[in-house]
Amino acid sequence: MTRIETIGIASSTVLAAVMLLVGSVTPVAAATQAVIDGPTAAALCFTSYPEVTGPDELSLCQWDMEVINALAAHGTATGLGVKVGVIDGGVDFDHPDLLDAIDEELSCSFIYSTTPTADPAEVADGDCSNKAAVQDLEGHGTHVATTIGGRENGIGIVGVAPEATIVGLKACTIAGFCFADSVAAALRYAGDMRLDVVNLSLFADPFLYFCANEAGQREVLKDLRDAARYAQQRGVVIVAAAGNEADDLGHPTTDEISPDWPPDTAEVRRVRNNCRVTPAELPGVVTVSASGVNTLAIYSNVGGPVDVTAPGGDATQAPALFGSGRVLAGWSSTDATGSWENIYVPNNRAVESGGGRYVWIAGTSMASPHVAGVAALIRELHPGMSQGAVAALIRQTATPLACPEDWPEDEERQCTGGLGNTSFFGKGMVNAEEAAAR
Ligand SMILES: [Ca+2]
Ligand SMILES: [Ca+2]
Repeated sequence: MTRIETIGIASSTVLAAVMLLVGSVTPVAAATQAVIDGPTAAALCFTSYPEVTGPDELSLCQWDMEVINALAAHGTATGLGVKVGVIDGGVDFDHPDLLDAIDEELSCSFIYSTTPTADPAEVADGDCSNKAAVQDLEGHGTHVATTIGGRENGIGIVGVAPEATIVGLKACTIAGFCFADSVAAALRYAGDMRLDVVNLSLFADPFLYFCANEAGQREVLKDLRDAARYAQQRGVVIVAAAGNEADDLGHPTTDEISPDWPPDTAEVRRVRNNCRVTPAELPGVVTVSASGVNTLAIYSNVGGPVDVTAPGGDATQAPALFGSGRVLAGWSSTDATGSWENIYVPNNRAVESGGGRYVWIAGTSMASPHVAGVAALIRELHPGMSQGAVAALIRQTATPLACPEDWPEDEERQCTGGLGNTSFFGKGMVNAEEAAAR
């Protein structure tokens, strides 16, 4: 299930600052119950994130891009000519930061009439000519797409690869479920179309962990693994979120949320290493943990499959700042879930710039597209490079991070490894500038 955000418990532990100095504590005014306009948002961000610069109206809010040195990379690479598939809940074809960014011809919905929780408008049943079905009826997919490829156009934000081509591949329903058959179909299609990169800010439903010792799950796990391998053999770099369960993927213990469909069928079960979160734990997948403004995010999964970390935001690390250290990116103009009106607007997390919607949200879902964007920069500079070599270059050019110095001993997640190779951050913080310098 696509996870927008995990509401973390408050953490009083101040951890070693590894990334960015944030501004002095500046409480945002009490809830306005209104959308925040671009100039107001920029002024609030200037105070909250004083080290952050950039060309577009909301660039001052993009602490995440500062952390990965995205702007510094753009003199060398912008993702021009690179196709990035966003396997998610669709994309907003009308978002001003995605103007001329989306390849409509290649975009496709993999939602079927048999897919539970789908809105009838998203069902395409394998017919890629049904472009209306790809439209984002929520916002998560548009957030991911704009983080990857948001245009440098004066308004809104600037993505990691602001001239990359976005291909919308809908595998998640309006309700946030990304069933395994849809995810596998989208991966195979990405292979058939020889996309350069795909981003999966999701785990495949209905099991968080698919266990190879249980017959039904074993078959689905095999199908997902085969689909990922098929895509990789056709050159697709697969980038995936590590997940928001605060689990150590190297030492899983229990899964309490599966199956998450049908409703009320979840059981608490012990899981061991023959159980896999997909696609995060599939072979060759570039797996991304999430960091806040200071350190690992409170919700982020960790462990051996993690290749690198990237900014996913964490409101517990910067509660007083505008956006609370979450990640600001686009939201869909056709959000039919009410999240815009009922969650983001009343909580000062909704911004409008150039007629487009933007929200502050946090999750490994937000971290992963930063890495997909860096993969796009690499592919532009090295069109013939194999997907495995692109993945290796992402790891090699990451900024090495060490384990946090002051991590709570009673935490389930404990960091292991040395500088540049830890269970929390993998090889370190993804670095667009370094990746574009090779
Ligand atoms: Ca923009
Ligand atoms: Ca991995």
